[in-house]
Amino acid sequence: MRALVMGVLNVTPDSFSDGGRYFSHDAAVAHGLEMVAEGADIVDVGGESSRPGAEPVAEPEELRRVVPVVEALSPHVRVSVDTAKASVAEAAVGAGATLVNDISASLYEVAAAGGVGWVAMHMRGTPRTMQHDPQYNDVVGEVVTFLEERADRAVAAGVTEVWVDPGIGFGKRAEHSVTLLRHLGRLVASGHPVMVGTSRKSFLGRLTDREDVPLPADERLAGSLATAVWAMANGAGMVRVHDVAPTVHAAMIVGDAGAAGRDAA
Ligand code: HH2
Repeated sequence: MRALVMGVLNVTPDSFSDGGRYFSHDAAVAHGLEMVAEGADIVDVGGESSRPGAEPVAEPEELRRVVPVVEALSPHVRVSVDTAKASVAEAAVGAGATLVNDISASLYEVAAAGGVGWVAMHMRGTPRTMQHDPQYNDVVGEVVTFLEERADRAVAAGVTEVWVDPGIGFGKRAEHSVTLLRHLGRLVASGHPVMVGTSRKSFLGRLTDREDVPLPADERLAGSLATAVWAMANGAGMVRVHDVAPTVHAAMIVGDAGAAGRDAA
């Protein structure tokens, strides 16, 4: 069985790699359906950018961006809502979302009340400040401990589908993100299904810079695929990506390779 592929749908003017491209309702729904045709298992609808330095979006505006798109897509595909606001998560669940993708790792009660799944992501600080010199003594240990504690709270509250996500690039320097990927097995060992989002992120641009100029976001496909494959091969059950078609192919290859290995054993 292959890992699940979550396609990113940013209904925002300012997301770091696709801001403004799917800001109108029609463009957003069309892109969501395009990702479904490409094999996305879940479409993740978000109305507030969480890129470093992003300004918060007011609740009425986030609702206006997200809810109609969730409503239009949920008859066609499983939809998650990418939000840190309880009210937006609740409204999206009412409109058909069955997974709350929560970068604040705090909305498990909304998921419990709605009878839907929940993704707890690790972040240090807020998007506005998170890249101001993040420090860890043991980044892997701190992230795993935090996520296990949040997952336990969610299970106790009655959420039956709990994913944990190390939050690549959220209050992390490039070396922190790489260390988390290298030791993903420690998060997988927590027993909760693991989701990973590396797609087009800036650490990929830094690792592949040319003369100290980071590779731009639209040239990070190879890095996105390499890290998605790494994550899946090391036990991630879901990857969150912008480039759905190539990632689905990669997931099929990784899944098949695993199955072939098992058959041969
Ligand atoms: N990354 C982003 C947003 N949401 N959710 C989870 N669970 N994991 C992630 O790694 C993650 C996430 C950032 O990517 P993107 O949505 O493309 O950008 P922006 O926040 O600028 O809209």
